[in-house]
Amino acid sequence: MFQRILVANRGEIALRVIRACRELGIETVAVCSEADRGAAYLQLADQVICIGPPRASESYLRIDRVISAAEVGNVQAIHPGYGFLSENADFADVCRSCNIEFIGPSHEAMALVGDKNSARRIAKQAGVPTVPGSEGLIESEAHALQLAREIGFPVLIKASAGGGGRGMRVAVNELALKNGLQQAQAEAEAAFGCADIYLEKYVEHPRHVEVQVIGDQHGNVVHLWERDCTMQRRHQKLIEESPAPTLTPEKRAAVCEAAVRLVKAANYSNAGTVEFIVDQKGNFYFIEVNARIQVEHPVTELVTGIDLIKAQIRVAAGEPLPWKQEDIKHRGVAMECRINAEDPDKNFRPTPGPITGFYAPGGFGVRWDSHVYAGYTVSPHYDSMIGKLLVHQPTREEAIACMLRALSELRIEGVKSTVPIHQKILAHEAFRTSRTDTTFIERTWVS
Ligand code: MV4
Repeated sequence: MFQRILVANRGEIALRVIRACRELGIETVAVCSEADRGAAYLQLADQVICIGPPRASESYLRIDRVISAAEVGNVQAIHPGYGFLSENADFADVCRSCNIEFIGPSHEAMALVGDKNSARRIAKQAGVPTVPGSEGLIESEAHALQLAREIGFPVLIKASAGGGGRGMRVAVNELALKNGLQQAQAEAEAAFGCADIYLEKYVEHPRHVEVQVIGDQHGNVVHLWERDCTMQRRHQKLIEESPAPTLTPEKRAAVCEAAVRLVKAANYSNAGTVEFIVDQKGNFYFIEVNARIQVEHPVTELVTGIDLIKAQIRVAAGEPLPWKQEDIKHRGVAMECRINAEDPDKNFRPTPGPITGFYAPGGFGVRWDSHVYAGYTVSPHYDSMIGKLLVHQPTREEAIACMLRALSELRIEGVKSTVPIHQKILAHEAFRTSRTDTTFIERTWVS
């Protein structure tokens, strides 16, 4: 097992990893930018190394500086958290060349699934349902028009290097497709340095279901059931829950098994998430793989009782998975509300600044994962998420009641937060009956 790990991230996920390491008896080296220097969670690390100015591009995203910190800190492994360098295959490769274990998939597996067109090809080979669309990349306008006529409009143009909703464009007819192709290619080239695009039928009013998987370095892979992340706004998730409330037991088993087949086919190890969209009839289609631990991983931890960060560290150290698939039980209902320093009344504008007053909820079935406290200043340089409020209860109805109770206890003074929008969503009939889709927020609250 590792003696020392570098935590190449900040905020709540850095704290989450430091906590897991402490329980495993592993020392931690935290990195921070100049903006994060005073943050209290850094005191829980054994060593702190400042790696640059506030801007992420000059600190948390700098491979050279993170690797230097790892060398200075004399660590055997790096946990990348989510965002920043977590899905950067080059970084994973540099770690390997430096003899530092990257706690995540191999750079080869990461590159395979990180390219959406290649992930789609692997899914098809593994017998995982994909959305009807192009076999591979779009070669020409004529090729795209031909395909669109076959599958029918509307179609979605997707960038192979995109993901998380970036580089997508809907085309409702041939004219829109002709124009969209050029624009999508130019945008993909500018954003990702890769103009590759592919085509899918546009699935309207879908729900978003994702399957948590973990693999070891000996070829074993298990799923840890699914999460429903339909409640999003502009590709930012607001609420996640497990189990997915609209899946039949048959579909649920099928989607989880499909996810395992896919990651096995990609020779993927460590934690990952396989994303699907589910149409109004309950058909599911693979869309992409997230090759990292995700923000919402604690939802799965609550329903399975498995510490995913510890599991990630253990498999990265070469240990075999300690479970067979049938050992992974799912109990009750878990739900997470992401609490952001944003003003829901002002188009979710970020509200950085000092938190002047703070009170965290607690009690039966409540988990609060956060690095903030009274006196903490929310930096304008990073993501506006300040904490994750989770509940675990026997039923969905009880989970909603518990979440509303916990939200009413949560006090954040000095900055506006997304607490009020969560209260509105949880009280909404459509959410309570799970009759929502990924467009619910935008349709229901024009902001
Ligand atoms: C789609 C889709 C409809 N049809 N693909 C958005 C994020 C990226 N992971 C893929 N996304 C979508 N792909 C087809 N063929 C609709 C979305 C989508 C979406 C998916 C999941 C959760 C929220 C979403 C919000 C808007 C669009």
